[in-house]
Amino acid sequence: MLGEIRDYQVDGNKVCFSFGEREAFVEVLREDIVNIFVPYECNEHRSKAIEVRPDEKVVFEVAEAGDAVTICTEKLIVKVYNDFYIDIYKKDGTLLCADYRGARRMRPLLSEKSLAVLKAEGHEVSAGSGTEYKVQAVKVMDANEKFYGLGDKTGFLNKRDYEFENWNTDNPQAHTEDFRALYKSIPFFITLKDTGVYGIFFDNTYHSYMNFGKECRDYYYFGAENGNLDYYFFSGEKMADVVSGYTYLTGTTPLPQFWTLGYQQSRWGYDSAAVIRDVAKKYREYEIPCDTIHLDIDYMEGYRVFTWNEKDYGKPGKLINEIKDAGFKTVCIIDPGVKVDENYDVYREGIENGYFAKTPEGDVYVNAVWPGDAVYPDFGNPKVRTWWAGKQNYLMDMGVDGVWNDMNEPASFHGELPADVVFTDEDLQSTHAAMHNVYGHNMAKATYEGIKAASGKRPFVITRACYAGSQKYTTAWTGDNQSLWSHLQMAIPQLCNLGLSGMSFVGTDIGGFGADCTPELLCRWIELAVFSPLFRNHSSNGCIYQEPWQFGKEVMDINRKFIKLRYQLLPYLYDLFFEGEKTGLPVMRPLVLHYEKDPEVWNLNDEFLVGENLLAAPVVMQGATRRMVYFPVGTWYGLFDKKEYQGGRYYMVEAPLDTCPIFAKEGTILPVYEVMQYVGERPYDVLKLVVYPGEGHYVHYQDNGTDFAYREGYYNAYEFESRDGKLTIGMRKDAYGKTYKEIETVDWHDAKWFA
Ligand code: MIG
Repeated sequence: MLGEIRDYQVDGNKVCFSFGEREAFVEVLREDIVNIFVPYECNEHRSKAIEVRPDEKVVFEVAEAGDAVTICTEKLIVKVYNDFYIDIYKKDGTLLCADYRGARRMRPLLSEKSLAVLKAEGHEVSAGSGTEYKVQAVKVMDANEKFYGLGDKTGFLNKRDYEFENWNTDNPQAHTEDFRALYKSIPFFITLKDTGVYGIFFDNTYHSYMNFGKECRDYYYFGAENGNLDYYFFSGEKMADVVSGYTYLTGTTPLPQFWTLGYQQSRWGYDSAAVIRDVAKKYREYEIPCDTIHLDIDYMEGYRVFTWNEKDYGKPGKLINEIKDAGFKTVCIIDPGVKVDENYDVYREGIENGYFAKTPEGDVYVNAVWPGDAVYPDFGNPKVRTWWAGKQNYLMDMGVDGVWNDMNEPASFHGELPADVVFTDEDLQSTHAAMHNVYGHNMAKATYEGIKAASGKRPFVITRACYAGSQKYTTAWTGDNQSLWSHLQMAIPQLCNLGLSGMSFVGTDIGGFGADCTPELLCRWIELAVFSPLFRNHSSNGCIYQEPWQFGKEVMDINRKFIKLRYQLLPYLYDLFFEGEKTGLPVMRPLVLHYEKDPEVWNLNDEFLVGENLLAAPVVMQGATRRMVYFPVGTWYGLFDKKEYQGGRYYMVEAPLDTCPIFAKEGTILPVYEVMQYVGERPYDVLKLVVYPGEGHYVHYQDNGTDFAYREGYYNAYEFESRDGKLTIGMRKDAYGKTYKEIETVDWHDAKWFA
């Protein structure tokens, strides 16, 4: 409790409140974004997510009204009361978000008897009744308030009635909806209620907790073990505005290299050059398009990062160049743990320069990962990041095209790193407790900078762990899922929520990582994953092989069919990234993002949108060959069945094993390319446009697909309009230097465009 407001002052965009013992701040960052800040730990934000804090003067008025101080912007009214209670209203007076005034209602304590019974059966329990966090905010929750976002959390789209923790965690069990934490910490959520929509980003890197009504139906809360109470409030007319507001602060997903949108193959346990060659050969032989092969930890010398196992993989660079000739790009895995080995240069350099995390006593902290005893680069130190960035040259010089960062929660085989292990936070000494959740973020950032400097291209980084804002540097996959139908089902809400949390370039391991994939599951997974930006089949050592050809001809044909569809749709996905870098909107979207007024989509977990124009309703139930599909308002057209569907209702749609129900919205102008075995096999000279009925407008981008020239304006922007089946083609921008030889229109009934 901060007590009474003694005084307040306006300083630029900040309103500083004095509560005697302590100061607290409301800062207006934009007319629809405010920051609430109580500096319990330090006076600076020290945000890892927000690197450029907007500082343009925003117009707002401060006044005293009754027992509140009101801050009025063009769009919001923020009322600040004693004890720093805050209520936020829309400009029209509608209450959006109010602090809860009562005490939290903890669960009743467990009786001695219950405790004893539970302990006798081996359960780990304490009498505990919930925790009041050192830093926390409790907000009034409406009866039908829904919650979205929160990064990679398990379960369904709407997070209401569940509780979560933000503490990057590598848990090898099958991920289920009662997990509180996974690999990523993105403490950003969006709440949707009858009166409006808003988002909150709790920018605190310590172990944090969020409870969306599980403790009590009258409020939700977020809290953390330490740090500052530092959160951002985003309002908007629609949910999309909230996502854009969040990415305005934390950054948008940048345009990737074109080939990174192609199909990728990986497996832990491809343990020699011969195996990799064989995989590459089979893709070309079976004419299944594929752009990228991943090398998992097997390629390293004794799991030493930035080394190459010559015995099994031949001379460095040889294999990579060989498969490059066949059009394959190579991505190599890099873990953070550095093997303790006096004869290993990466270890020695790190030790000589003090680049590894230390114990409070000042010794280098040792735990264990794949290479055995290992030490942890202190990525919060800018010097360590520069060093690590330079290390990427080792891979780049060999011809590697992208880097995959794993185990960066950080994972450790000998128990979790103690909270007091000494890490660096930029210019300050810090702790594991504070830096844990940004360890993966900082590692990916260093990797990004290194690849960028070495190649001048848009870096392709894949990470398992990350924090809010990591989208600026890296793509992400959802870690060790399993070949389970429930994990196929979870892929939709999980990827959609990652997208709402700023991470647009994401995907799951197609076919599932752990457990044994089945022929049917692999088919259904590829059908869903066609639209997930990161399009990679990956599996664990020891599990059944799950490359497209492993289950016979039918399964291979279905895989090929959908991988080819992906290659045809590449321009559509690329356009979405081009737009997304400006708007912050993701590629894969839950329907609620665009149809939030429609109650039918609030909990719709088995359909999603790709951009605004395509609706995908994959089959995610074992054995099903038809399914119910809900269509939001408007008229929709089946890509395959060529049927017309009216919005606002459900249809039963046929979906035999080789079909995924996909629909285009009226007015869609869908850009497609011819299928190639890999990006760059031939130039993309012809653009086809599949034109659907209705009035449409579409902007298509074309550029070199590799470097940053587009940021200087070197790209083409074509503008297409369609009306009554007639298409007009314009060019808004013509600066790439090349144009298509041909732009062909295709009637939507025509099956020909689809391979
Ligand atoms: O402890 O590198 O999530 O994708 O194949 C396992 C081996 C370590 C975990 C990753 C997975 C990868 C595996 N890694």
